[in-house]
Amino acid sequence: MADDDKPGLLGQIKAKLVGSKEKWAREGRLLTGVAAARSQRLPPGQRLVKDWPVLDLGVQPSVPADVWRLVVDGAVLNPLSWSFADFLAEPQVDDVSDIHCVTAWSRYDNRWTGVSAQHLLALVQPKPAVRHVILHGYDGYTTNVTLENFAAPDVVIAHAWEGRPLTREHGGPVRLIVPRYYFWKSAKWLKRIEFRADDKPGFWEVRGYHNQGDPWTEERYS
Ligand SMILES: Nc1nc2c(c(=O)[nH]1)N[C@H]1C(S)=C(S)[C@@H](COP(=O)(O)O)O[C@H]1N2
Ligand SMILES: [Mo]
Repeated sequence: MADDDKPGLLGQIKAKLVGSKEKWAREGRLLTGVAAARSQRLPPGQRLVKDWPVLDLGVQPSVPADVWRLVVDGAVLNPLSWSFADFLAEPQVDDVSDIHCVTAWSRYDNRWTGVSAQHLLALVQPKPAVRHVILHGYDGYTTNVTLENFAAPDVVIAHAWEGRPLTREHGGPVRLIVPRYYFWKSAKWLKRIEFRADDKPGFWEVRGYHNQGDPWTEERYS
């Protein structure tokens, strides 16, 4: 649909939403200026919530599990394309981690089930020049992480939360979870994982968000 080209109602809402977040980034909103030790569980400027807020670009793509595919490509020896059944046939892990959103909410103890990034790396084998990983969503969203951060043991390509299938609003059927960084790095409705030698800042990274996004040093904005 051309809701990005013509200023339809949805386009206007999206522009307003994106514009206000860009303004926050310019003004450095929510910054406390105090870095915290990693041993402090709640990062600076964050408040704990018990619910789970939904954040998106105003679009929640409908991707039924039987049409979902994940393409993993770029500078790898063994590119792959998985159906949902292929994905479930890979070794599954459970990992419990905390969520830290740049809009200042954190949520503790989320149990994710899926395929570990480390297992994926062993399968596709990035070429020696690879330094960056770009995540692409079915909504057109993109975000970037370094290969080193993608390779952390708690990074999961997840299809379930607390033992239940991921709902559409939270990125189902499959999303990425990168617990160590702000939640905007955790791409929902995951469509493609691209391995590259050079970096490619994503949707929020080109709109004033920090390129890395470490909550403990408040890498909120660039
Ligand atoms: N594909 C896609 N992934 C995305 C986003 C998005 O708009 N599209 N928003 C990001 C942001 S800013 C956050 S905070 C989290 C929100 O995830 P949640 O809605 O499950 O809380 O998803 C991230 N991943
Ligand atoms: Mo976010």
